[in-house]
Amino acid sequence: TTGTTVLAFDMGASSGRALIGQLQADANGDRKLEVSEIHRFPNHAIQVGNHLHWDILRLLHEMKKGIRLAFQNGYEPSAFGIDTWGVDFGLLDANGELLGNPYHYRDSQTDGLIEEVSGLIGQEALFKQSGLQFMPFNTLYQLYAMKKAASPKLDVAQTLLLTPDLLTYLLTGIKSCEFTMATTTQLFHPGTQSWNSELMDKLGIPSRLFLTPVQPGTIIGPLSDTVVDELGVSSMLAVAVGTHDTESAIAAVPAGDEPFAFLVCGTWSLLGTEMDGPLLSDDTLKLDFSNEGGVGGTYQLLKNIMGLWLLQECKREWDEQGNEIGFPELVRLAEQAEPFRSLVHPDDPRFFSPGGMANKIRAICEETNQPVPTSEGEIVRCILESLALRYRQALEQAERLTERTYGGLHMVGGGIQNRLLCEFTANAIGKPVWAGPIEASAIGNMLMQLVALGQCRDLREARKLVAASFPIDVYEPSYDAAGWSSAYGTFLGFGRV
Ligand code: LFR
Repeated sequence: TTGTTVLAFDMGASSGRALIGQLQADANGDRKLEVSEIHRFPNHAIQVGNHLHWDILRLLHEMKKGIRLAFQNGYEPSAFGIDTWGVDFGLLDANGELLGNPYHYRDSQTDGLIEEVSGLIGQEALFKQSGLQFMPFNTLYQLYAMKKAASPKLDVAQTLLLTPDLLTYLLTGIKSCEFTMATTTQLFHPGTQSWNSELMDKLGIPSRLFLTPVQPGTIIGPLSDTVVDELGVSSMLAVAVGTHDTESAIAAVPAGDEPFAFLVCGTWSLLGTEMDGPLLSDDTLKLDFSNEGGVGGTYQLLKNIMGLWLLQECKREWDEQGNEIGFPELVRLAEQAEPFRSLVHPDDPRFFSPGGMANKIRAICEETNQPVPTSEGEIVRCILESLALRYRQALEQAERLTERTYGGLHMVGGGIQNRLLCEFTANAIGKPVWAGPIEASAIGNMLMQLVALGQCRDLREARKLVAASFPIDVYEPSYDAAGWSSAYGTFLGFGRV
């Protein structure tokens, strides 16, 4: 039996993907989601003068190619959805044209602005009206940076579209704003569930730019006629999915009805737990967790951790030096390196900006009187052990905040292909890790399309579909408990929450 077909675009900081999802039912009526990747393309940050940008038109080009390929391969998707990283945006002028190249969230324009804005508004006040961890890249600081730079773009802009909404607009001509992305801006008020125009006024950010958010699962509208003509395909409906990739990934965690802890593992690592609403307690502020809007009326209490970015950057540097080593080989070298030789706190702010990663790691090891890692294997081992210990710290913090304990950790996303990281994590937390699915963001994206199309009732039913469709790998804690717990002691000594 042939069922519904949907197309998901999942845009990550290092690559983008187009995947087809097909909902199939067997003779007993048991349903499964089958996923196949039809297009994958790199995504590069591009430095132009003083600013770091995304190449948004290249992404649009690759997405069009993805649509064409879908039809050429004989699929007839009824809908498509787009999810991307958080916080970034484009501005449109009164004619609906894009004003300039969107900034990359790692652009240095926001350096020092957390402190400046906290000085103006008050850290606690800012937290209570946004619920977010203080991350330098939040949309709020980006817009404040433009304001401070007297950017003429801000004056002429009519509409702000967050990246997934912008890409949807470029394919449909329809402007929209999806809720989960809106909650990454630090300008959306979790109490009033609306844009915080009072805060915008105080900071000189024009509130006219913001559209009223719609919930994930809302149908936006068809591909524009020009795109349909250009590509020679039949039309399909754009759906506002959980357009923030992290939220789509969490939607695809194959959890049941019990509270659960998750780790979305990609360029970033997002560790937390699903809630019915935001937890705006003093401890949430103290431990610097985020409350991000999720799909199906959920809120996700989570910690943003620097993640595999550390490894990606080292690899990029080594590649550029002509020392090309694939990820599997790097992981193998790490496996052979000496355990617990040196550790860093992955959220040291120095790691945030691109470049010089291996040297930053070495400098921090030296500062903290540890052996300085020299070989690739030593550096990768340091990164992976440090991440696993960071996960333990964040998991314990999440347990403290929610006064719950979790029996294990669901890991999803591309990072779980790194089996050593999954093993280390199970060992560090002393609990099982349930790893899968890998393509969680794309799958979660598809799930909300199925909800929009009436093929799936809700998030609960969607998660059952994931559990029925994709295998998971179980990692039991297995190795050197004493070593891990003493390493954790060292790690906590770094004194960073
Ligand atoms: C992960 C992610 C995180 C967000 C970061 C920057 O891909 O979306 O949730 O904090 O990227 O936008």
